[in-house]
Amino acid sequence: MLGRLINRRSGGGAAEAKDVEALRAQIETLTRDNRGQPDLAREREILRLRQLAGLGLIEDAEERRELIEPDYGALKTDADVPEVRGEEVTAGLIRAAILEHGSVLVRGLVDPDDAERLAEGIDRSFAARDASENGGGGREGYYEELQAEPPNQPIPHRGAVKDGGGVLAADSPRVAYDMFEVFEKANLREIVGDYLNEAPSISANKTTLRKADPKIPGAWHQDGKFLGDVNSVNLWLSLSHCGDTAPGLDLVPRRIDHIVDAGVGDVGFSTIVVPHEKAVELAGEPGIIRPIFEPGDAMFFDHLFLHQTASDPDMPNPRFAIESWFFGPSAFPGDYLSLAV
Ligand SMILES: O=C(O)CCC(=O)C(=O)O
Ligand SMILES: [Fe+2]
Repeated sequence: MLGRLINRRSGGGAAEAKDVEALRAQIETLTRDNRGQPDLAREREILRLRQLAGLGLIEDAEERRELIEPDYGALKTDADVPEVRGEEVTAGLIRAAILEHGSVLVRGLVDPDDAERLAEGIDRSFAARDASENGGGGREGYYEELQAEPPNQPIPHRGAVKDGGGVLAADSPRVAYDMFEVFEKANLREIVGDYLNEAPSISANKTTLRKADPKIPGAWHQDGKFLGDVNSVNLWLSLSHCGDTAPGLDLVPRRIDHIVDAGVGDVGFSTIVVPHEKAVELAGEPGIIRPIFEPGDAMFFDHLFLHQTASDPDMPNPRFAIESWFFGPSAFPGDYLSLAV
């Protein structure tokens, strides 16, 4: 993997030197200024700097890191889906929960007011994308497709993201800014950095603002099927009440340590989707779990976890969430664009 990354990254002639520490200092200064006086041009620039720092992190990465050792002692529950409070979360606990149960549910990781503000931003981003597709002006800064900084390649396949009920966070500089602020408040750079054992980045291709429509059915999958062999942890952050009156997440509450054979088709989406009967079989005794989430509740899981959007056309409301995949730069998905956290 590393050789492939080095080849890919070194060929393009970087536009700017990528001194990660200097870029981070610039990001911090601009972010401090922005807190007092929010400004769209500054938020766009912060996102651009995150992209440069993301490139720098990959360029600087050496051999693949080992993930943190699990802290089984911190896991004081044997529930099928362990639940902890936001203030209890540590990297070792997340690792223990993932190895024992596949995931961990964190109540109140994020302040509900922050979660609800992010949900409003997502609604605006969807409206702005619709407006821009219909030739009208959107709300400025809520939908602007990310410009790739060389040697990054432009992001392909936005159609699939839209069809799946999403907008890429990196295509909304306003919401992306707010999202990174909320991550900072929840201390995620440190927690996820400890988990991955290196400074984390998220992928612009994969981190998605979601507005799930109850009429669009879920599909069982493991994200590793298309991410490959990576060092990952996903933060799935609920931004509205869901699981009963709005689509939540269906979970197979156990550790699966390999990619499950989907057993159907040989091309396209059918190679990714795991049949429902297979998910039921793998869930075993506890069965499939559909938790109820409040705004600010979250799940951590990795690319081997089997899950689907839990939707039912009878649910009256849409659901807002952010799916944010963090990766260790030493084992980053091959052709994805990295944004430093
Ligand atoms: O938000 C959803 O319903 C899907 C989330 C998902 O598949 C993920 O976070 O990997
Ligand atoms: Fe997923």
